[in-house]
Amino acid sequence: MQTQYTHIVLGLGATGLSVVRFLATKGIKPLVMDSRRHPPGAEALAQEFADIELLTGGFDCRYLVQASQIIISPGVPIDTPEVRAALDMGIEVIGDVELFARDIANKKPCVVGITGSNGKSTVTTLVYEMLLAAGKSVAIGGNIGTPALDLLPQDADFFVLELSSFQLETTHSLNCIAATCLNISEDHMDRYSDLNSYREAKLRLYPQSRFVMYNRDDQLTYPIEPMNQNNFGLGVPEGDAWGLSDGKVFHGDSEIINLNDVTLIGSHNHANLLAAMALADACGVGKEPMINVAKTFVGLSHRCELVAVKQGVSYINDSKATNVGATVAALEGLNSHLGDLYLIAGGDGKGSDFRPLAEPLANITQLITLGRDGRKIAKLKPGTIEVATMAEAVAKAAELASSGDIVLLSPACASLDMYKSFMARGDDFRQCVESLVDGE
Ligand code: UMA
Ligand code: ADP
Repeated sequence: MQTQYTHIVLGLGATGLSVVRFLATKGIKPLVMDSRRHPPGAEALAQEFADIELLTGGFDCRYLVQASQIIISPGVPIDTPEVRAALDMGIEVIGDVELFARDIANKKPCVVGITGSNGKSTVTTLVYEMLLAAGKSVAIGGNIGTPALDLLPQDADFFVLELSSFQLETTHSLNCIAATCLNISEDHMDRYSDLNSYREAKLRLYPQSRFVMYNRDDQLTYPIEPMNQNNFGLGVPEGDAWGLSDGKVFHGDSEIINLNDVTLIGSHNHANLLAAMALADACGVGKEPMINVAKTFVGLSHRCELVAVKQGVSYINDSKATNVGATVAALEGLNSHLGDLYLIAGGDGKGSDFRPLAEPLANITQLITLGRDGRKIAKLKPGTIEVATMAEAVAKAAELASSGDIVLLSPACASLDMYKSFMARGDDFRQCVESLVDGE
């Protein structure tokens, strides 16, 4: 006879494992299923929980329709037919972040939620650093790496969570102290029917927060219903909003810091800093800790990171630019640079429309493309060089560039057609640059 399971965990990556661990603390033994034959968490599951059953290679409807709760990983689309069938029968389908939210529901709001198409990890880390600098006990996780449920044992005063649209689709009761949607541009169009449904998923965060910070330079981030809100943006702030004036950060009419003292570069990063300060302020962080972080935070690896200067040419790794908006921001951010710009782009385009790249591409010297969708980007600029590997791309760029120029890897695409992750792609770029022989 088939065993009945009340709880089913769909997906056995980092999230699925964290859910199994959490359920174990509640004395619940779930069934785990993954559509992959060899899910990455299989070995860890067997080691940590030898008695948990795992079904791979598909989702078995017979179990799904008998469950009382299905906990779905962000990598599994909610529209998967087997999941739809369970939903149609009224079975609850939630994500790991919702489980996390329910577990901390009786605590005072202490979650800071950060979503958006780009800048999430940078802002999440900035807010984390600012809370730490203010002497708070703080945990950081969500889409940035550590699943939310794995943070619970830290019993922190504050949880700073980066939230993806996938996670927000299945989260309903987060009760954040403050939250933001930094910006909206096309991403994950292989999972959404159009930009609006992607935006709707992101904006699901707002009603789950006591205080909302939106980006006044990006209409798509504006709350649909008025709520307890404030805003940030690159221009002069109105009222008690956050903004820039005369090269200085202002909160209302109070000056916070001169941009000359800020370590992060690029206007997109200045927007990130404003958002982080606004969120930290909503958590009660004072001016001093914010300023200290703004002066010292150099940015995260693989995000417009200078990896080497060779023969006077600067090599910048922006492998985390996995969508068009991020590459546009990088090109605009480096626009004021005086030398020539050589861009390496391409990879898995996730169904994106690359046309917004056409204008910034017109201003660069040479485009070099690679990867599955490289050709689609190549078509936007005459004279593009198409190559098969990162080594060829870097060698070609090095051959053409001269002192004072920039070679930028900013792919506008995910990496999974060629690499395990965007980190592996960035590391490959760095190694190719490092192995350029002098004179190349
Ligand atoms: N998958 C299957 N079948 C399954 C389950 C997953 O084919 O049954 C595939 C998915 O299509 C996906 C991959 O496996 O490509 C990983 O999915 P997962 O849900 O098992 O992923 P986790 O290991 O749990 O990692 C997830 C986030 N991954 C995704 O949303 C795809 C991680 O974000 C996140 O750090 C982690 O939870 C902890 O919260 C990564 C990511 O790429 C960095 N996020 C996207 C982004 O930033 O653009 C949204
Ligand atoms: P996310 O976590 O949303 O992917 P990251 O902070 O990791 O964001 O940055 C991802 C990419 O987006 C990098 O290429 C970075 O240069 C670019 N980026 C960072 N902040 C912004 C922003 N505010 N607007 C547009 N692009 C940005």
